[in-house]
Amino acid sequence: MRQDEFQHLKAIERRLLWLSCWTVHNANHLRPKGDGDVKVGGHQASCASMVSIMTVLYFRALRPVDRVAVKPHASPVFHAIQYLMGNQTREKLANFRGYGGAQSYPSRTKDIDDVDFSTGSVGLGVAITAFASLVQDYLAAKPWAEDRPMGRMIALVGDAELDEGNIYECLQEGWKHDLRNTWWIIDYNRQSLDGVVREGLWKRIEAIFGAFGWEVVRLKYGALQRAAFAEPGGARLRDWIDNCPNQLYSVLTYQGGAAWRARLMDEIGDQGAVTALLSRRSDDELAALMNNLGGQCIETLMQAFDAIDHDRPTAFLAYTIKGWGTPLAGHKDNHAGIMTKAQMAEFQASMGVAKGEEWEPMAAVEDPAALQAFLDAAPFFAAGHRRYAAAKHPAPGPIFLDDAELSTQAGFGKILDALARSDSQLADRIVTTSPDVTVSTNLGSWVNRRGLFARDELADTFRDERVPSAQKWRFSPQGQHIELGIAEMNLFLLLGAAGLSHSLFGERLIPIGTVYDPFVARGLDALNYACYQGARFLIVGTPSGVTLAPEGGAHQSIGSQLIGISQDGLAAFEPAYLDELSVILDWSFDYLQRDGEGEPDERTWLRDETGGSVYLRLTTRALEQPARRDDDAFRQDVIDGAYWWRKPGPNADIVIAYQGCVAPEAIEAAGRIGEDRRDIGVLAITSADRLNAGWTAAQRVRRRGLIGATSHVERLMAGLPSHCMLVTVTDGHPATLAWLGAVAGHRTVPLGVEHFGQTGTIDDLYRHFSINADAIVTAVHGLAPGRPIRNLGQLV
Ligand SMILES: Cc1ncc(C[n+]2csc(CCOP(=O)(O)OP(=O)(O)O)c2C)c(N)n1
Ligand SMILES: [Mg+2]
Repeated sequence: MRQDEFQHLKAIERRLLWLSCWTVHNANHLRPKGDGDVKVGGHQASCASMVSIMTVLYFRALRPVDRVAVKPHASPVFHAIQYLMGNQTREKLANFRGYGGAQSYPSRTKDIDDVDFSTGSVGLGVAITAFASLVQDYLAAKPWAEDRPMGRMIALVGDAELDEGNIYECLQEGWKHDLRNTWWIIDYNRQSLDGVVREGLWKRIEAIFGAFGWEVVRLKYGALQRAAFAEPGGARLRDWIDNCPNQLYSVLTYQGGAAWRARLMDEIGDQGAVTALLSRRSDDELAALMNNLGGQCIETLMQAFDAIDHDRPTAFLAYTIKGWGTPLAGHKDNHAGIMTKAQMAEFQASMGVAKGEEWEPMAAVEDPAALQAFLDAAPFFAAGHRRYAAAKHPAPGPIFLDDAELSTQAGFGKILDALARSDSQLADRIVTTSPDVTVSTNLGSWVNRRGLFARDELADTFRDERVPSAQKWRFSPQGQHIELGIAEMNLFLLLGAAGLSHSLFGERLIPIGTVYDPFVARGLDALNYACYQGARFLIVGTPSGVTLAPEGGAHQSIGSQLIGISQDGLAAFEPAYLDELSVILDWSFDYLQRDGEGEPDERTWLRDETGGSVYLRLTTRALEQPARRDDDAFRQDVIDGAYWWRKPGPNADIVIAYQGCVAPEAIEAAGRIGEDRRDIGVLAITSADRLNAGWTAAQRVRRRGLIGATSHVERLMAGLPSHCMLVTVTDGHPATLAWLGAVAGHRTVPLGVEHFGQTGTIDDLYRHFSINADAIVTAVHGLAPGRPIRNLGQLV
């Protein structure tokens, strides 16, 4: 170990400790009520336990190809590192947690300082590193991807964060895919938010990681401790440390040197070697010794990272002290704790930072020029900002199908099959994935043609043994389908990682995932996480709704349309017919790749230039298809979210608006009502999400003075007389379409599903939930003005 490098790292560690604590302190006292010791959320303690690890990582171990997910509450340390490197501004740091300031939790989309993975919802940042590594392997196996050195995907993990189940789902999936180049560095400070973690957790952690083929490196003792253990009496000290309960270690850490001495003398003092070992040290030195755990020791960390000479997944169990180096150290309540003004002043003095120099990058540094030269030479930062761009691959144009009767799910499978047969550039960039529902979501023919991905060839034994099967499951590096186990969190984490491929690795992928629609909810936080990071993917939720009749209530989605509406970064569609689906898929391939900064589109008021991910809600219900429509106006309307299936006349009393596979019910009802009413309209909605988003956006711009702004749905509704009644119907929650009545002030009856489904036929269930033609006609009969409707059918 070079002494000057060690000294520089020590100096950086000190700088990071100061700057991160100051950032948090400063943010705290920025608050309106903050003239006293008001606490608005601390994380000084969580930062302190990470400074040594992050110092050695960022200023020695990392290379520009490496990517790091920093645990959420170590955000100030990350920002401080980037500030030292000139990649973060003083203004943003001083405005940490403030509007437009550095983010409380590292954010790829909001922070300016080259965040690799956003974090915040604990557990997700950890697992995405494994999926990013899988994506890296996928790219490395493809002839079209540029040959680039393999990076390490690294997560800085809180020990309580390890309680999140998605981490274990990911471990199992990683094992199946021969995970490599992944490091998880566990900040084993033995504290969570509420208290101290259970005794002996480390044994379980080591056993679990070991079971999945990970190398586990335990960093328990720092160099000072190891040296003390070698002294006479040292073995007793070591035994005492090993047997000391976490709570007691924390208490003594908090109390400091004198308390350590009293306790140790009491328990292992021997008037001999141990007593002498303790007496040779002042109280401060004794506290430093007891605080010198592996994860707080630069030397130990340097050796540990240097020693890894393989690409096997590795977990470092780094023993640390929450609040290390601060007066908060060890206290069980320190998670949101923050140093008082008095403590901070004392801390500032002890760090040697002069008043007024708090933001000085080189404050209290002995040889600033030498340290600056060291920072300038840090390998990780040599490549500058590592946000890559990748060329777009043109969408090939809608692939239309000729089937007279088919479901949207089957249509989706056929379109993908057609893409698989094509030689389009885009098809080569598609990577599909599914959590054990590949075949039942109609991805089978795509997979048969394009194969499954694995780093090593794996034969299809059924095929080799000539046992007939519709599925050809050959795994190879060329394969384009990544088969996942059932865990839906993994699906969305993989879509998140693959959907960032252009930005992380400079290679564009078009990730497509399929999942049973109700189980979108099972991966919801990971879906939100992927969208929050700006990942680009297509998720197909199929089959959906009570239309999946005989499967029963456990498999029938009710609220997923509302997820589609409310999820930022995700455009949700629910086509009823194949021609709509073809147009939407083609548009999606382009939309996924957009990254413009443009203003909202003045036709729809949607921010389409920025692009995003897409969610398709499909069904297994086969519908008789209308004559194909593919003129420009139709295409535009389908993408904008709705078109008139039957345009209402000027005196329309009734409009039926539907979304999805209840189209035949809406159309039949319109026909029956039309026998007694004139001018009835049928509005075909392909995307309640986009209609709604355009409507609210147009209102916003009007409030800002652009009074002429009109959205697509407002134009559609504009001609309707005010007495016109709206009946909305969908196989999903009625709130999906109920808001349509507010667009131009029309009385609305929203039909949909609000309660768990049943087993039965589609007819049974549509009748049960009142979303069949009879229910629509009845709604009109009871409420709309005019004469009675004769053809009511069977009332429910
Ligand atoms: C999914 C989720 N649940 C809860 C939280 C709130 N939370 C933030 S940090 C934390 C405890 C973290 O403890 P640990 O992982 O040990 O990190 P430390 O603070 O000790 O460094 C909790 C519960 C969160 N951010 N995300
Ligand atoms: Mg902890």
